[in-house]
Amino acid sequence: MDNQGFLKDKVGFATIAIHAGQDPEKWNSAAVVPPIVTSTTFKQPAPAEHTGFEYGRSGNPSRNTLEECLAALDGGSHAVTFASGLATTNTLVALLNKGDHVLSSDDVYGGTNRLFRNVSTRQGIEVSFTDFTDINKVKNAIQDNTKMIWLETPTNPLLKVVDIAAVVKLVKSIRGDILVVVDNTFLTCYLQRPLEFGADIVMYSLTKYMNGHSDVIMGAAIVKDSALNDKLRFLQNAMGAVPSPFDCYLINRSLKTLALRMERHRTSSLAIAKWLQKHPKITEVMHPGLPTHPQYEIAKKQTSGHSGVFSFNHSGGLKESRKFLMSLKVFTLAESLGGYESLAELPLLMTHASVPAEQRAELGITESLVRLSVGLEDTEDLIEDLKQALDASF
Ligand code: P1T
Repeated sequence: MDNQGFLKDKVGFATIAIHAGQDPEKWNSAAVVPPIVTSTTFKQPAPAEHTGFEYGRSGNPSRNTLEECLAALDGGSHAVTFASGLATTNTLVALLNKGDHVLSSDDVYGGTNRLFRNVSTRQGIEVSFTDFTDINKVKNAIQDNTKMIWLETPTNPLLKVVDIAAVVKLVKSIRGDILVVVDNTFLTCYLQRPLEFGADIVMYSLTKYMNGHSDVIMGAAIVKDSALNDKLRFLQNAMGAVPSPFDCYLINRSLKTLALRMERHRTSSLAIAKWLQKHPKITEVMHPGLPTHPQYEIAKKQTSGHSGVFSFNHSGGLKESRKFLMSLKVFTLAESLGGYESLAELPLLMTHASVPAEQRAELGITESLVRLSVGLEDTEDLIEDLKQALDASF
């Protein structure tokens, strides 16, 4: 498919999603669909000798199946899964020592901001935030004790796009031991593969598009480096924030339709963003698939297009935002994103309520900023819903 200047879709992606790690021969039953193994412990032929699995926290066949598939999809060699996106972030921060510094992009999921500021700092980790769309700001914010760069691209909820290759080049020219982590939740490996641009770790809230059905909370970290994988495996077991085998089964199943779902999210959200841009009450649409997006050229260079999540500003205030969100009939007023169902929310009072008020004001997370997650319903029905809710609000 011609992706209109964006990267071409990765050839073979859907085949990897359906077959990587799914080999029926690895199960005694030769089951084509990988079974859910619920056993928390595994028989040992002799003390401290095992046949691949010993205890469910350190390894589980259903979890391994999912992790193998995740690693292949991102072009990594290992994937390590956790009980949520935030459990993943917390475990990644545990790679660091007291006194180390994390430099994070200023616009990140509210829960990530809260974890860094209110939990990691209490454990002796220094954290600061800067605007990663300005590479000079990143350069000036790197300290002697910086050990981890944390970035979202596109960012939540303002959809700022960060040049991954430029950040990696800068960081590695300063010190090779600084880990670059990219939270790839908004795009998935179907639309963006940060390891190909030199990132050390790709991180996901699998809760979102990777699962796509809004019925599992889970996270993952994907790496290329075996030594880094060993450290993460140790922490996965030692800290213990592991996912359940049943949830691993569900995400593994959801990956089989990831390519199809992301193609639909991509076309539908772009059509809706274009429609909103023309609406007289909409003052700004933040969607990296639009040529008006300030980092459109960077988005074209590192992604195969954009997913279903984007934000807009309208000309009203809190009253109009509330009326609009409560008038929607097809979109549901709820937090989260990436499911088959369309969602809408007000970051100021919902997903980003835990971000300090000054930081929100500085970023532009205001009373008129609405975030949408365009699902898989008919595009025409979604546009009609937005139209009637806007008509009812102004
Ligand atoms: O919810 P959890 O699986 O723990 O993932 C946290 C997380 C991490 N990174 C990004 C970019 C995210 O968007 C999230 C969760 N976000 C929402 C719940 C939300 O509505 O934005």
